[in-house]
Amino acid sequence: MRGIWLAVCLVLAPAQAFAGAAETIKVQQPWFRYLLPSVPAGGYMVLVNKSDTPTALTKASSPDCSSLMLHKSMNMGGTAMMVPVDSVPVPAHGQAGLVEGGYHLMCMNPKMKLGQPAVITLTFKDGSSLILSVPVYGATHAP
Ligand SMILES: [Cu+2]
Repeated sequence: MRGIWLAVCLVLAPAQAFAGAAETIKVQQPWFRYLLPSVPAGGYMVLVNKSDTPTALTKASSPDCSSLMLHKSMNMGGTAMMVPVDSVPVPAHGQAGLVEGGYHLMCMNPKMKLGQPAVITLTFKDGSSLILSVPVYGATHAP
């Protein structure tokens, strides 16, 4: 039995050994605000880059969303708007806040449930990725 597990680990090792940005990014306080299946759910967190290398969040995905987009809220002549962005920069020894009113994740057609964490994958500029479990809050609760 032990021999079999060793073989499995060796097969999996190359994929898991790919470190890159995902290894030096710490995610603080991730959460989703979920309202209804028909309303996109906003995803929020702080990405802290502990390394000397600037990076960027370039993609997000989740089995709980038809798509998980990178968005930025902006004020255009007094009107609040959201635009899709290609990436969210995370400076070296700095951080990027995904917050209400700024960069955020937008989960289209959310299939989440209150109190049940959603699983998301964040991919960075170097192709490394991070899988996270994200708590789901409703209209009136936030972490
Ligand atoms: Cu949005």
